[in-house]
Amino acid sequence: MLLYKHSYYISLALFFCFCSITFIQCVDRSNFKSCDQSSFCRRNRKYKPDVSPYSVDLSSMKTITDGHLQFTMMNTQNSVKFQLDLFTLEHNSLRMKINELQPIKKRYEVQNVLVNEPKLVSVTTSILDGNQLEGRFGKTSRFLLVSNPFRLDLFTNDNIFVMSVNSKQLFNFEHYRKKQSSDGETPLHDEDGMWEETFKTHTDSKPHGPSSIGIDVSFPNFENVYGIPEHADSFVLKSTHDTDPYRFFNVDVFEYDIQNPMALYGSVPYILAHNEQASVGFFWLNAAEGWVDISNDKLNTKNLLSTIKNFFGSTKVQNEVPEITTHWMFESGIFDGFFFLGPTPKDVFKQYGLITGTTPLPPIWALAYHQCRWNYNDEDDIKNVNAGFEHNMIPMDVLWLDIEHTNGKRYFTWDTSKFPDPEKMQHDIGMYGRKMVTISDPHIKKDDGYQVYADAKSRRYFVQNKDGSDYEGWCWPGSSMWLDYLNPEIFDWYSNRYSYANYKGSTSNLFLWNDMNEPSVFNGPEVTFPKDVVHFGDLENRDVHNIYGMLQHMATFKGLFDRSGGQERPFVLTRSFFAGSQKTSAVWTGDNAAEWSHLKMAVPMLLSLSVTGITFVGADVGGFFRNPDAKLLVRWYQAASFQPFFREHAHIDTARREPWLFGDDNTRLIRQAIETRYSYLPYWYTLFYKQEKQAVPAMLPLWAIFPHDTQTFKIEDSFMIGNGLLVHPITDADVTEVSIYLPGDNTIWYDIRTFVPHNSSQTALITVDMESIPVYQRGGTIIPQRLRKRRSSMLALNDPITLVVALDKNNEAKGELYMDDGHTYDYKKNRQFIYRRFLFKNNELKSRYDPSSKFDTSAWIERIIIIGYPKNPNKVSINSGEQTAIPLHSYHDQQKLLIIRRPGPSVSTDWTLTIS
Ligand code: NBV
Repeated sequence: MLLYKHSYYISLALFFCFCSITFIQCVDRSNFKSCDQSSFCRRNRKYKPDVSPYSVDLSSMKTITDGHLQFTMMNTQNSVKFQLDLFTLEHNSLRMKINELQPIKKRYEVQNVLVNEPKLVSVTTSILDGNQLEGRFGKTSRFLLVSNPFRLDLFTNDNIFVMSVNSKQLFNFEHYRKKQSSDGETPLHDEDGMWEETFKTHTDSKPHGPSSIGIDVSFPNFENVYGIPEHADSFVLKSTHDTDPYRFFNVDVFEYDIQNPMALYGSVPYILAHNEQASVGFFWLNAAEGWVDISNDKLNTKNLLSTIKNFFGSTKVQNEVPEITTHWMFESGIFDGFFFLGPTPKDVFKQYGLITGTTPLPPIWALAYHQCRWNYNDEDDIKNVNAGFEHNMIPMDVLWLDIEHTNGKRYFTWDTSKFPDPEKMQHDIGMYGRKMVTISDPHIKKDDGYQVYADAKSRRYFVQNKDGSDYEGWCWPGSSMWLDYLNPEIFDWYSNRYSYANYKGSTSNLFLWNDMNEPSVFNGPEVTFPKDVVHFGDLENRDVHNIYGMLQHMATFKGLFDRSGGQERPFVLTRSFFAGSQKTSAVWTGDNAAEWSHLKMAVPMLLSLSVTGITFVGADVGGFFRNPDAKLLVRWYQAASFQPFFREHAHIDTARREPWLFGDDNTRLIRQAIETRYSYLPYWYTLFYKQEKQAVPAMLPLWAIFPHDTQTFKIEDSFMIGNGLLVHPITDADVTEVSIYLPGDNTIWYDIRTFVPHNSSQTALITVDMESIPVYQRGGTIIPQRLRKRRSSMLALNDPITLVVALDKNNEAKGELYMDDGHTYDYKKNRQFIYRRFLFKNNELKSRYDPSSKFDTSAWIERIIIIGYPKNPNKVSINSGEQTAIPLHSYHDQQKLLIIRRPGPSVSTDWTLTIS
């Protein structure tokens, strides 16, 4: 056995080595199941009854409370009964749960995801023709529950038909059953992998037999659906007619391929659909392995029930409308679906955010630039890299340490020969206003001399085999075990490892990174846990697989929160994630490669994460595997400087790639990109504050801001940061021109560097050089910036602000600025923040704020740039309370640019600037 494990480990290591030495694309697809190799996927894909055998007994309806209706449902083929619960929720949302009425084993219902029990709103029901129950709730939401065959139709915004469940009759609920037939003697033959399944050398014992659920959810009159991360694929989801379905199964895919529906590190089983009339979403809360087929269909409206025929909003009633059908299959659990009825993109973001939570405002430095590599070797290395940033005058906020900083991959320890004084190191870096991050993986080295292991072992805290012994697998430290975070006691114990007393050498300047938490198990099936390992509560990994990584980063977050007595905002980065991970962690897209195609792919991947609530996201700058050339690296910095999480990172076998190693010219370009990021930090911070409150992601697809502009629906090479900036990163080598679609009706877009205006509703051909990061500020917005150069964000907190006012066609604009101390919870506890609203109208720019917030800052307004101002004014005056000042101004005719220098008011006061 030992020999086997060793040889597996060696061959894996050789595989890794071979790939990195030969620099070839090395994903070994055969390590991961195709749908055909996953028996429940195969069974559900094959399931196509003539008529769905499921029927709902409408006469069984019970009103549990107003807003909660309960029904019995039956599979008429085998008489198995189910309970169907409908919950009408606040903000145009509906939840439907379906579970076995009397399962022989309790089916798992996912915990740790929902923020609160969702709030119910009252529902009015009526039976329409004996076979249909109509429910009306909220202002404009409606559902129709059809009894036989079971079907649920959903309508939004004055009866626009938007979603339909089981209209393709693919609902298939495999009830738990005994392995023996009813006579107790003849074992049932193993129908298509129901009781055992083998993949490569691994056998999944399936002691509880088949338990999958399949369901179809259609989106009538929609042509584009988005979401269901994590896949390295396009933002608009593709038809899976000729491919495997998109898969949810958190795994560590070595050198992942792009443009395919294979599973990656995290899963959010949430899809959104958008058209001119509505944005809607469907979220299935399920943590098991899952697959989603997507097909672009046509819906023949003639065949529709008369009750829904006329509900396609403003579209003429045609015989045929487009339709997207999604077919969802999960291996176990229950059906627990949330339907978000929008109707605007912002409504959908909010509806999903109310259920799964939003990203809490990160410390401001986490939104700045991070420098990482596998590995910074020792304290001197860290010192030198820090000095490199100083010497080259490049701002940087965080230095990272990967696995080699530990004593033999024993997390919470240090390799003391390389890091003899980690506290001093963190303190020294802190002197520059900078932070540090260390990695902490979930595998615990099997070593009795390692206290974390010995303690956990004696407490029986590890995930177990089905025979009750501890599960053991291979990872970086060799033989390892994995903590069972599902047990609340273990969760707390683990989070306590991050206390200063337990994590020796850590200081308040140190934050955390959880990697390999799918979890990655080198010798496990599909490089992860076997499905039949057992967790707390007699749950199989089969039921909970996709939340394992999330539980680790939640516990890490709690550890950091607790160590500061709840004063400081934690920062945690995770590779594995699930729906709701946003509440405690930033996410990065894992091991990408130094390829132009990977740089390009970052945008759709980050957008898919953003729209499904995981909003603090980024991709490794430069590409993790292999070496980027200077051009690729510069372009990557430029792109990432406008993406939420901004970190350079590289594989241990790559050449060093700190920003100053590619010649002066490239150093200058990288510096410029990073400085640009820092200049926009007040804007990023404001967006993240609003995101926490309203759930609108900072990085957005164009259609989220221009929902009626059909040309935006498939765009994935440009994106918005807030509603003010449109970014089109350059993701091809040697380009001198790029085509950029500028959306909107009568909108003006100003180049942020040249201030040149462009009209909307056109594809502009833009000439670019290596300096260019095509970014446009939308006319009608006011964006706060900090233009003074600083080494780190925390040192710039009180620096003066520049307001960039970009006028629209009516010479108006508005914007906001949020500010606080940058790192504590005082903004929540004591309203220690400033939230300013700026409005430019009728030649006046006003700054107003919410008087109940209070935060003292010495920051002041040092410059106001008004872009698109029609003429040189005679006079500019600014009034703040009793004082009126006449600041200097200059006007640049050609660019129509009015610059007001040192207008002077404090950021915390109300003021009015008048131009005459
Ligand atoms: O800890 C080493 C790496 C890390 O640098 C990377 O960011 C992770 O995604 N880790 C994966 C394990 C090794 C990958 C080959």
